[in-house]
Amino acid sequence: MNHYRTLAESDPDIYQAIQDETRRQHEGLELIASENFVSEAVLQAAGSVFTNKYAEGYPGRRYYGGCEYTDVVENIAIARAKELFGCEHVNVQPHSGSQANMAVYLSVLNYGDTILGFDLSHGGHLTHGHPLNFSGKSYKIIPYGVKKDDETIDYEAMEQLAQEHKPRLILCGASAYSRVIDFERIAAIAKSVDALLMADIAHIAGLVAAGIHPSPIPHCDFVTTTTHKTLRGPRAGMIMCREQFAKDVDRSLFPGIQGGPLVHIIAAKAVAFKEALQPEFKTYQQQIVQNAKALCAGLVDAGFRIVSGGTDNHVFLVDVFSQGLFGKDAEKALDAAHITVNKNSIPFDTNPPLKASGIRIGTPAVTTRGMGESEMKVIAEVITEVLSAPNDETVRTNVTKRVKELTAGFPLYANRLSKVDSASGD
Ligand code: DSN
Repeated sequence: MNHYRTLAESDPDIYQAIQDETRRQHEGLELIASENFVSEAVLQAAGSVFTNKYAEGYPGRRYYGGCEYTDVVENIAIARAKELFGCEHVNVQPHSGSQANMAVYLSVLNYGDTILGFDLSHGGHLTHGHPLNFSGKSYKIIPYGVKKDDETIDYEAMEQLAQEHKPRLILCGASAYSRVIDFERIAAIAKSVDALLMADIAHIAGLVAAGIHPSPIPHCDFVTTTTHKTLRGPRAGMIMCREQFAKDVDRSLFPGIQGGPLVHIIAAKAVAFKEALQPEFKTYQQQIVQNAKALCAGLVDAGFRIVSGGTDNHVFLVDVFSQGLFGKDAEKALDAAHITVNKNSIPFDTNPPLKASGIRIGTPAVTTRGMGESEMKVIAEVITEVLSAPNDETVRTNVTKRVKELTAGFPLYANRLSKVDSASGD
């Protein structure tokens, strides 16, 4: 085996799949609310030789030798995360948001304890208590949701449920909720029943870091996040908590549920945090929200019903079933025209999740490409065209062409497309 051959030489199949994916990302409109495009610097760190390193333990207390540079990387990541979010303690080792959440639960809960969590079908997350997830299997889950009339979180009902069930932990945070979350109010509810409070800010972490969404840090015992959504880092997780819980959280993650940390990914997190500390990151986050509002307005003008009537953040849900379409079919039709969204249940959905009445749309990725409100108008138009005639091949072909023209003006990873491949595609 020649260790120094390029990927193209040593594994043409995988090389080609990566080229194809790079081109797909470049040529398509990425509107999945939980996706983003990391910088070249983040990609380089994620693809670095730190992938070779075992480093079980924490800086200065490792179970392996040779960790001097790993410690440099992890300490920098920790310092930058603290500066970014103003938290007392941070653990940058979770491989994912699920593992971050699991580590918090294991650090303070006993199996069977009661959790008050945001219902997945109203915008919550699998790990907040879905019956098929470890969270739903290990704990007694009391779900709270949104009000039927305005589809915003029902804080009064949440308070009543808290009084009635006296949960050990209250969870807030969402994966499909377009309004500001009132962390202060939820903290008052938690305090009134002596519950611990955890916010999972995976979706809005970038907005929080930039000061555009109120921070949960002053109000919560634990704050977890992924690092790859609005925060625009590598695919991974992170836990922040009050100092008093630091030791238990760290122990619960390692050796509790994880072994060796992914040092290359921690390096990439550190790079992303540095980017997020720059002034232009705030401008970027502001633009994400302006773009979401503009795209949402364009779809409202075209006659679509938006869950809760609009958005305050990076995401919104379109009730496509009110126009006779399942979310599943809307997703498929848009995909065929190189517009990527995901089907999503809407609150009080009458359709099963695999069909769903809605689609979820988010603007972090298109905003990273430099698109602004005028491009959002075009995107609203092309989505409307496709969804008005989801099976029409001519519409699909025309929209695909328009999407290619639009994305060509906002190049993405052009340096990573091989010359032959770029020449054939443009
Ligand atoms: N799957 C993520 C999302 O799309 O929101 C949440 O984990």
